[in-house]
Amino acid sequence: MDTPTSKKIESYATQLKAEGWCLVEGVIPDDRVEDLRDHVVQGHKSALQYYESIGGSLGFQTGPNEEVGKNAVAFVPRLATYFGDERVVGIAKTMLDVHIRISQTEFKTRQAGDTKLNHRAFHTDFPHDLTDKEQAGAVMMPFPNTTMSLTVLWILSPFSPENGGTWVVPRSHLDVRNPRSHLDPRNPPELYDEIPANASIPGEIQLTGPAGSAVILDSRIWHSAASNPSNKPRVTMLTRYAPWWLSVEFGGRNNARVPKEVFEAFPDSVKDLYRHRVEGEDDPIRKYKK
Ligand SMILES: O=C(O)CCC(=O)C(=O)O
Repeated sequence: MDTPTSKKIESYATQLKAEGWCLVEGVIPDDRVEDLRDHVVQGHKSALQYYESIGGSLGFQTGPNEEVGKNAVAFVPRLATYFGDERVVGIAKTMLDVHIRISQTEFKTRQAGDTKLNHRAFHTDFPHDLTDKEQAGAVMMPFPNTTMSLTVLWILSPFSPENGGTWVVPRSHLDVRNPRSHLDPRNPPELYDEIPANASIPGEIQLTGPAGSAVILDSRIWHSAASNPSNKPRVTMLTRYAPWWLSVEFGGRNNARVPKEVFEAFPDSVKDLYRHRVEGEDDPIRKYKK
C-alpha cells in the first residue's frame, strides 16, 4: 500500500528539522521534465532580454531606478504550476505555518564549463542572509532556533558533483556560528566566527537528485553554489516559502510583481502563494477570516 501523503510530509519535515535539507523526488512527472527544462532556458533568456531592454537588473528584479520589476515567475508560467505541489506546500506549512507565501523567485542555472572545483561561497539565505542588501530583512545573530523560510531548488537537470549540485553542511542550521558573520556590519569583530566562507568546510556534501525533484533547504543551513564542469548547463529555478508573519517587502529586496494575466492563469494552489505580489490584488493573509 502507498504511504499516505501526510505521512510522507511528516517524514520529510523530520529530516528537514534534523539535517536542514531534504529531497522530494517526482514533483515534476518524467514526461514533462524536458519540456519544462527548455521552458526555463527560454524564460531565462526572455527575462535577461526584458531587463536589458528596460536598463534594469534581473538579479534584483528591478527597473533602472530600482523600482519594482517583473517577477521571474512571469517568464516560466508552465513551471509555476508545480510551485503549489501538495508535498512541497505540505512540508512548507508543516515547517512554517499554515499560511505561507512565496517571497522570492529566481533563476539558478549554473553555466557549463566552469572548472574551478574548489569554488565555495558559503552563506545562509533570506531572512538569514547576512550580506543582504542593506541587511534588508536579515535576522541578527545569534539566530533564534526557528525555521523562518525554506529555499526550494526545482531541479530540471539532474544534480550531481559533475554538474554543480549545491554544497551543503548538514545540521549547520542548528549551529549558532555563521561563515559570513564577519561580513555583517552589525556583528562586533570579537564575535566573528572562524569559518571559511570560500573554502571547503568539514562535513560538507554535494546534493544529488534526479531531474523533476525539489530540494528543500532551511534558510539557515550553510550552503554554496558549486561550479559546473560539465558541458551542459545545470538548469534550476528557485522559490522561497515564507510564513505569514515574516515581512517579505522590507528593503525592497526581490519583490517584483506578477502581471495580472499571468496570475489569472495560475491554479488556485499557486495563486495563494503569489497573491501578495500580483498587480492589483490584496494579500490573502490579510483577508483570512477563520
Ligand atoms: O544554485 C545553487 O546550487 C545554490 C543557490 C544558492 O546558494 C542560493 O541561491 O542561495
